[in-house]
Amino acid sequence: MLRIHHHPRSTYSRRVLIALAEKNIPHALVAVDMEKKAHRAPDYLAYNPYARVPALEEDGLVLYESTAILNYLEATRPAPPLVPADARGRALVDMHMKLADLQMTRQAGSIIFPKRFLPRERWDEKVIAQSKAEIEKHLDILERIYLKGKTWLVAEQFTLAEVCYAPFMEFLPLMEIAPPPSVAAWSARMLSRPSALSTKPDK
Ligand SMILES: N[C@@H](CCC(=O)N[C@@H](CS)C(=O)NCC(=O)O)C(=O)O
Repeated sequence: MLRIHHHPRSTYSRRVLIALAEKNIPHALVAVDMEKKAHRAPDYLAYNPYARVPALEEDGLVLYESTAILNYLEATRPAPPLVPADARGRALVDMHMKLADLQMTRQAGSIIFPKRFLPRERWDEKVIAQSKAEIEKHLDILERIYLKGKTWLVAEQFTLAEVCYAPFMEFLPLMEIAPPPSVAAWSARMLSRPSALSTKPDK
């Protein structure tokens, strides 16, 4: 049985939950009690020595890093597909998955984490402002080059690229980022899918 170690409020875990829902893959969820620092306990470090969720476990295989998990699910359960069939489309999806992490989610973490989990006096306003500016610049590139007049980033198909972005787009209001129009419509489109609605964190 496929087991996913996760936390219900974890954005990176939600990527995996969205893919599981899109593909209707049977699985068992194992909640890691991060409030009690269970992710730093030896039991969990045996799965992921970097002390992060999500982690996947199947028949002796242990995988962490959400994008590696998404690629594994796609390779082992190709239907319905979350990548285009051709090499060019697949390469573009890989590019967008990488850019999501480099240009958006790393920066988003330095805004979302303090705002969700730390008291205001512990927020670093300078880091928050810098991260916000970097995300705005990235969303402007998505707007101008990839999304204007388009439904999805690649091949007019909902792909793993959207799966990587969706949990983070949920927090644009918290980050006080007003996305440009095509990005806003794209974000609303992915967040209204059943896979996003059924995995939405309660806070
Ligand atoms: N690059 C990792 C990031 C995972 C990650 O940062 N997860 C957060 C929760 S959303 C976490 O476990 N943080 C715990 C920590 O860093 O101590 C991935 O894509 O899976």
